[in-house]
Amino acid sequence: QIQIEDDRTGLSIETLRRAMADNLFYILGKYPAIANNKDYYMALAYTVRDRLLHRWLNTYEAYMKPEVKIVCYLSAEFLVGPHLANNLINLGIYDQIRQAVQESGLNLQELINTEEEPGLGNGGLGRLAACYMESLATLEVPAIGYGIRYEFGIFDQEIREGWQVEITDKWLQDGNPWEIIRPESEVYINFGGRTEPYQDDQGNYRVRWIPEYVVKGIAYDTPILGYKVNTANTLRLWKGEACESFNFQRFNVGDYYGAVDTKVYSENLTKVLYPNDEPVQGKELRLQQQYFFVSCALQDMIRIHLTESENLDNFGDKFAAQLNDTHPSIGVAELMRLLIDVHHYSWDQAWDITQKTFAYTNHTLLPEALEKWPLSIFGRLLPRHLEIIYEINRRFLDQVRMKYPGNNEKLSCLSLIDDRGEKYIRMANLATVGSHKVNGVAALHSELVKKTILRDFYEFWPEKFTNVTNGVTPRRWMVVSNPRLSELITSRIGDNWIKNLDELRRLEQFVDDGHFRYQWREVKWGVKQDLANYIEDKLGIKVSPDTLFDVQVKRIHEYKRQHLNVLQIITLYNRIKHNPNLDFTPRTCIFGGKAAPGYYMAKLIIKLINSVAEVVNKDPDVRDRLKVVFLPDYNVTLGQRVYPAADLSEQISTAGKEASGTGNMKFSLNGALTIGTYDGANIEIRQEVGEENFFLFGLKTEDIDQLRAKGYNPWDYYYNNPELKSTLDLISSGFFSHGDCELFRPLVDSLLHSDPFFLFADYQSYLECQDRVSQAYKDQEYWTKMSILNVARMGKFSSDRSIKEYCENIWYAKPVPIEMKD
Ligand code: 26M
Repeated sequence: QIQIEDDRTGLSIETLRRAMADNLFYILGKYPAIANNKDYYMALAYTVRDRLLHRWLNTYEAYMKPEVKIVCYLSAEFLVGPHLANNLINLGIYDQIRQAVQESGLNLQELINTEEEPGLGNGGLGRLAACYMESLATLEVPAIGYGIRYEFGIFDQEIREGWQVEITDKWLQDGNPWEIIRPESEVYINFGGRTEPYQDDQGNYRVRWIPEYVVKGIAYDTPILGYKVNTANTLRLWKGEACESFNFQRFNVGDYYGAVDTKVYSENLTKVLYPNDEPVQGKELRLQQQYFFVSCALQDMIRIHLTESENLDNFGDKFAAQLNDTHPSIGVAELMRLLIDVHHYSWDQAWDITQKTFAYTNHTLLPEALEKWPLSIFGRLLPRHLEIIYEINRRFLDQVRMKYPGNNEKLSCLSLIDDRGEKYIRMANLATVGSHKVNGVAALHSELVKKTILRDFYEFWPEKFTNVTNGVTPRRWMVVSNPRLSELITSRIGDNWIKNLDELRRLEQFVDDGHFRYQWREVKWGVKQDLANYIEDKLGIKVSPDTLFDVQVKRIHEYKRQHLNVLQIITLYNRIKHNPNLDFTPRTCIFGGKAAPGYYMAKLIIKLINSVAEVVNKDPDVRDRLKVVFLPDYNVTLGQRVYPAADLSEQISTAGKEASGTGNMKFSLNGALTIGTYDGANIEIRQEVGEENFFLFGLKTEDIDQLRAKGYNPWDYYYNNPELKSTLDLISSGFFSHGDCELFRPLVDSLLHSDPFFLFADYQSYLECQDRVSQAYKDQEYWTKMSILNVARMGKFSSDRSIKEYCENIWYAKPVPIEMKD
């Protein structure tokens, strides 16, 4: 009997090969003779998509049962990274596909590398959302990610003459095989206009919103697969479109351009991601984006609920909606509006449902990063929401008055409205009041949330506040990005660690096994060689995998202190120059990261890194002992190359400023040791891996507060520390800027005159710590032991653990395994 496999589901090498050829012909319309790697990538992507559709549809159907609770992750950003390799791993078909691709005369890795990543996020916050979506699927927890389908994601970065140049990210131009448009789930979103009271037929007092204009939201779905389970959850991103009905009149009177205007205007809404990692005051389009996607999401959720239920009484049992920072916090007012104005719930019922539904994650303490909207803009765009927020505030402040009679101080701190000058809506306050739980993203951060920005809320509702330390997915950040290390680990402890990261502990028994350590070093060396090849290929800089790879990749920000790292590098350079035969552990210092286009100081830091690189890399006295590399266009794809190749992970933020960090986890999971401050998740990483396996330096949060209180004077450090002084003087002298003494003056002056992030205060401690790193690296056997122990003890930082905590303490959501009925 001959078995014929279905071309769209079969997994034999022959079927896969034929399916790819079919897709190349029937979807891409190409013969093999004229197809390039991009075409083959697309043909392969469709072949993979075919093989996940059953799971996806079965999953969706299973979630329509009333007893199933769905987690809705509301986020303005999802930085998912390339899909192909991850989907192959999670479907468990990597090897079959590799062979099929090979038998078609192609190379799988090359096809994987041609995928253009969706850059729908800035950095940590967006990437966290992506890791959480993956873990939710792996844990079989029903989830929908709701966000914006930006036509242009985070800009591509080029470096010209050392400066960052921003290039539009046209990620959709060759088509996106991973999304499916769902025209049937369109929704309409109102903006502007006015509100009007009226009495309904039963004589009830109601309010209607008469908008100035309406935009249509169209859903685009992308499947998010769990690892070796049948669950395929949905990432549902919304695109703004014109609603046809709107300007037909104009069109009919012959004003074609007038009609197209609204189309252009509506499509502008989701054109471009704001490339900042903190809010720029009062950008109206940004508020429109936020309201747009949140209203789309909530209307979608309501529609889902009403297909299985008569009313919305149990909305808060059907859905848990997580606010990823305050960007979606307008959702609190929007759900109230939908429940009261559209579905005619009473205020009290609506408020119970709203608080039960929402929870809020805070990601930053930086005061300038707290979102607030000028009342003027807000009221013009969302007049009904302004009324609702006033009413939420009135009722909330009544409660506050009961608890603290006569205390106006408390009222003004807790109020949703900042009315100390120009009036603002405080989005963090709205999110906190409208949620049943508020969490920070690492233990220290959650404590600081309670002590600083939300202190009065904590006093008012202590039980609302909790911590969930961030995590990252080991599927993408180990299995996909570091197959060699993953295979070595699996060869010793089996592959259960991929789903249960605590099992990495079992590696501890091999630290004293010399052969294992040798293999561990070989793997690291090989991966470093790959990165070295990439660097030579892209930048023409030769670096050796025998040197210590010292890496700092993350958004460029003063609080992250890339410039402290630069000061250290210049100091090392000075030492070599003064003592050419210095016993020196050779280092390759690698940077990567984007600066917000309007953040001048961050851009100057990039220029400084490149300028120092230029001088150091070509100085014959250095004799290859020190190299500096700035990798352009750092993104998820590049991260997957970089984390596995690092020996040393730089996590050197000013204590109390980095909420958690997640790059710190990706490095350590790949065997890098950390040099870091007592900040964010660094503290917990150190606690897990053991203080003897972590290079800690610098002031703690309290030390910094004390120093600031007693009057911090950077000049003292400058005059009292000769190495620091000569480092700064060298920059000022124009040594790195072809004699131009002005170029870096703003940076040097900022440090000398205020140093808001305490670089000088930590400089000495950092340098001494780096000396300890250099010493430790000389003993390769010892270093390898520390590296193994780091990996073995990092199980806590799986995003699976984070998601279990959210499910348990915040969402009250349970796994729903998916059966295949095909
Ligand atoms: C806001 C308004 C307008 C435009 C942009 C924004 C905005 C975008 C991203 C503000 C903040 C954004 O991200 C902040 C962020 O990435 N925070 C990081 O979150 C990570 C995940 O929790 C933490 O690990 C990092 O420590 C934290 O800096």
